[in-house]
Amino acid sequence: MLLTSLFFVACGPKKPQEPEAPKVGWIQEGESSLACYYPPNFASLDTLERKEAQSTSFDALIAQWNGEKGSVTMNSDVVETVETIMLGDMSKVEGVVRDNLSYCKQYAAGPSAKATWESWLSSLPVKLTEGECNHHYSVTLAHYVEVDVDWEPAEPLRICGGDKVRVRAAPADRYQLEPGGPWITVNGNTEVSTAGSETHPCNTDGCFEGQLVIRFQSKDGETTVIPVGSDGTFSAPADGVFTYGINDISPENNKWYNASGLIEHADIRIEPVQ
Ligand SMILES: [Ca+2]
Repeated sequence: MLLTSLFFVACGPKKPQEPEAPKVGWIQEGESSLACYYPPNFASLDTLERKEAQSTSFDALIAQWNGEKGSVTMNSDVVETVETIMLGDMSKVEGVVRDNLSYCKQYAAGPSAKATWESWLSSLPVKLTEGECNHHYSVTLAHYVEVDVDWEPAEPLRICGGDKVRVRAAPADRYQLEPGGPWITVNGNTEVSTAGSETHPCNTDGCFEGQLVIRFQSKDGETTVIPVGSDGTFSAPADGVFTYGINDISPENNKWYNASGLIEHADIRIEPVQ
């Protein structure tokens, strides 16, 4: 029988080679009961079509991993994590859906490939977010300003490039930068600019002696000091950390105003701005 078929094929009329139409959508491979999702060639689509195709592919992936397309069900925690990451940047769907197709086809050819497919999926959260900042500034910090220490908090606050924070501090509480000096507030001594100073931490326009300032340190080691006073905003130019402090070269001799035992002490709030 086999020989006959071969003979027949060998002697059959030669068909011209037609290019096969590209496979797109849910396709069942061979005798497998499992359908695999074939994405379109994303690069050939215009912007709008491409976005739609990403969205359709995304739905297909989630449906398959959640067991809605036959025999496969993936770990729901992993699926949820990957889902969230892709929703944050839908262009990531393109690579995921292509790789998923190859694992799906391997599985369709032999169910023993399930473990490989699963382990690929589990590896995605790390792979898909590699090099990205995942420590956005998201909490509101409420504290007191300490005027006699260098930078606070001791454990610097983490922030991602592009994150914006608003810093507000009580404007009326008074302190001195040295014994006998003038009583000033978090707005600093507005009569003494420190723009261009080589000793003060804050030395750009808008910096005043004794003012409340933010110190930002990028992950590449660049330090920037930004004047904030009683109300200011700060946008992180890169991923990094920040602290706050007083624009003074000698914090150790600074002192809050003591009104008959009642010590003034400014509170500070640092909150994310959407
Ligand atoms: Ca001082």
